[in-house]
Amino acid sequence: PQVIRRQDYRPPDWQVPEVALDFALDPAATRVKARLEVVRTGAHDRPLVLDGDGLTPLSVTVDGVTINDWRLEDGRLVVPLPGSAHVVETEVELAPERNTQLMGLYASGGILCTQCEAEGFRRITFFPDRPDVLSRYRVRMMADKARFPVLLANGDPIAHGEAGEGRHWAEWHDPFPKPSYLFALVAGDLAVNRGTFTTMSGREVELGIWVRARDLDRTHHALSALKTSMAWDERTYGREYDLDVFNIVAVDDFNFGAMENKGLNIFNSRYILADPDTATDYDYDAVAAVVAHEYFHNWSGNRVTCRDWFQLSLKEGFTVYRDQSFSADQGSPAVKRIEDVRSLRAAQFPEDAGPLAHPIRPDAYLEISNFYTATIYNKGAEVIRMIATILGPQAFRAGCDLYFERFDGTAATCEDFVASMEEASGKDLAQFRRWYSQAGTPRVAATLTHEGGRAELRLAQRVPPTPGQEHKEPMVLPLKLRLFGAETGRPLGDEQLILMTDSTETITFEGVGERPVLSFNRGFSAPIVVESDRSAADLAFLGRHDDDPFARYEAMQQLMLDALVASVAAGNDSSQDGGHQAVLAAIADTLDDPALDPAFIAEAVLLPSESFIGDQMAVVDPDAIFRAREALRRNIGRELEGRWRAAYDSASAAGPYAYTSAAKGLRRLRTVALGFLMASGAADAGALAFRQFDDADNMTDRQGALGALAGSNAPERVPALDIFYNRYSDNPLVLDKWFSTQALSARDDTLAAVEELARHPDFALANPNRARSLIGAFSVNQRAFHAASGAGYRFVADQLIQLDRINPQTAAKLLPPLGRWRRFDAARAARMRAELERIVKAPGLSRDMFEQASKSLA
Ligand code: HT7
Ligand code: ZN
Repeated sequence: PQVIRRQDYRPPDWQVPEVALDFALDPAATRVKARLEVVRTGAHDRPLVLDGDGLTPLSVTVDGVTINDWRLEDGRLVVPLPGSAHVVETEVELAPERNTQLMGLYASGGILCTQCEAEGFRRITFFPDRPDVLSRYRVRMMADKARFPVLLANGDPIAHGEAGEGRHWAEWHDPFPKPSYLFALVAGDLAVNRGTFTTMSGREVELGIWVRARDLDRTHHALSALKTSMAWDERTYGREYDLDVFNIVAVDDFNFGAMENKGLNIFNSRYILADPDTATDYDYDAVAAVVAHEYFHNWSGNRVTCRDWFQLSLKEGFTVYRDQSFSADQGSPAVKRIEDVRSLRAAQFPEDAGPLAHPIRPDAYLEISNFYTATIYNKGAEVIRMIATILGPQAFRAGCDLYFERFDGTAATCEDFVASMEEASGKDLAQFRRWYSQAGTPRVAATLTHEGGRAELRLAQRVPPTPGQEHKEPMVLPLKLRLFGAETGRPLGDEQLILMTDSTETITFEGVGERPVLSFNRGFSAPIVVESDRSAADLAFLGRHDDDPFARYEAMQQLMLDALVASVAAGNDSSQDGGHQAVLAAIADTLDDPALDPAFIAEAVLLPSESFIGDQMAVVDPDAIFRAREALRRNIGRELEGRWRAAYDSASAAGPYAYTSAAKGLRRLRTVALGFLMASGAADAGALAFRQFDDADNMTDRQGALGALAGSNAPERVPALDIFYNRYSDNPLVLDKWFSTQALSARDDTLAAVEELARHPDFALANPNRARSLIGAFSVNQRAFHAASGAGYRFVADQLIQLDRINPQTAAKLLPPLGRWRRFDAARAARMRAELERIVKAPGLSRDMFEQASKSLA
């Protein structure tokens, strides 16, 4: 396969200012006529080259005359054109019902829909399918009226009518020039939840959330999140919606979370449908965050789009930063930050330390779909956050205004964004640009010394080598820090923001009368790994006294991590371990602190995940980590049993379900407490969990209890799983939870159970949510996936080879856990490599899988 390189970018030879598409829709055979007004750009004599993937032209005309001198080259349609402006028309036929890749035009549960980002439009019609070709679209759809009563496309509806033989048609027009990846249409039997939003300039926008009729009651949260997002973007960024309608459609088969098509967002139903009985608090928050994310793209992505796919983080990193800020404003900013950092560490840090590491602006790819990564999205958001921190809120907003105004209606680059920030703030971001070009998570060693009223903080940064980048230059690190007095517990001076730019730096603090304790990288101001020699006592102190909630959480996490890593190293899983005592005391203090928000407590007392513990070790030992973590969990459960019961009881007294921050916090703490009670081995713990499961008036409590039971040997486990299955067997999103809960189980027989589940009649590889709920969940279950026999690797490889034939994109995204073989002992590494080699040799392997697997082997 051909490597695409950022350096090879050339502006398009032809622009296509106007496009008219005519669809005769049918699941088995859809006809697509395209009329392109093409204009030669600059002085050249190159032909018009239109991307195509799996298309055969039924006809090609130029200025109304059929031509025969076109040719197909690697799927592309090459059309020689004499002049500088022509009208080129093509016709093709598609079979949406046979499109299992879910890219282009496909069928999901009887609904016809599209997914074009990144390169799906070329599966619909011949077109220069690149984001720097911006066109105005007019779309006509015709379909059987009974099967497809609703016909939607981008922009505004302009006409509709009857077409005879039970068919009807509709025409839509999008006045905003857009790249082909933002094209969308939907045809189906859909019901709508309508709303309106009056923009800041007084325009009325009609909102619609379109779903199957039976799902209509579960769309209220999404609609309200949409209105909140629209108001937030006006208030926070001064950005107003620009069309008269904004539609969202939910479908069950979707490769990703959602898609920001202009005026017609298409969503994975998982991020739209929510009611208390079927969606957890986590799901509710995710619905609001994804609705906001896609809406925010209207400016950061649609009005200003990307020049080429190497600039993907320009829209994705910025939009994630925007949706994170939005969510923080809706509830607890501290808890949101903790959640975001936890997912960065779970998904992005391992990526940045592994064979698939890449900068947020990559230099080369084989398949762009593989670059919709945690690095582009989440590290990208951290980079924007650092710019905001360095500039301060006013200058950051001025930079955003400048960027939006200057690049409105164009396809821009990351460089354009950074230059706007520099121009608006007067700050030099030359060195900061390394965040765009260097991969790898910087590691910062911080050592604090104190002598005679003066404290010295010595910092040393190092960016580890990553594939293709052996040597790294120092990064700009905005580091928030503060000192606290070890005796008084009081802050010694204000919080400081320092900009570390060199490999080593020393910061001096004068007038420090008592021994200082360092609170460092507060708020996770830079996405780095901190290596500090703070003692357990100092971490416990910060866990009690730090005024920055993130730093307080972080101190607790570090305290637990240090204890766990020491237990693993000592092969010690006994409850007599000294490290346990410091952790127990810190958790007790946290539970006893009446000033703390229950949602924060629930985060602060959670043990680090098995994989995060593994990330701290030179060679990951999954079994030893599991044993050490279980021993600590059991010990925390037993020693603090009274406190867990008290926390459980007070959280249980919250009354009937309400979706409020306070109620969410109590539910979270309740299930965390239940988990520790289960771990304690208390005789009544299984019954307690079953009661929570059975009495629940919401999915958060029910799934929380099911998760606790699913990982246990309690007699209530099987009945609970059966009841859950029977109650929700007609709800695919809840069945996904049934699969993933079992795949994440800590039981010894999880691998066998997962193999069995893969044969369950409700398991379907063709549905990405279902595939992810089993294979994706299982491969992050560290101990089960890394079973020494290699059976976990074999299972995942078998599934991925099958899935690749159906849906390469989804398969390729599930491969990375197999690629982390360098982190494990020689025997496991050999088994992982053997599976990767088997995948690479699989007949007919996709480009997507080839790229992921071959890079993982290199
Ligand atoms: N911009 C969207 C990306 C996306 C996507 C990418 C590859 C394959 C399928 C896809 N569906 C959506 C989603 C977003 O970031 O908002
Ligand atoms: Zn996005």
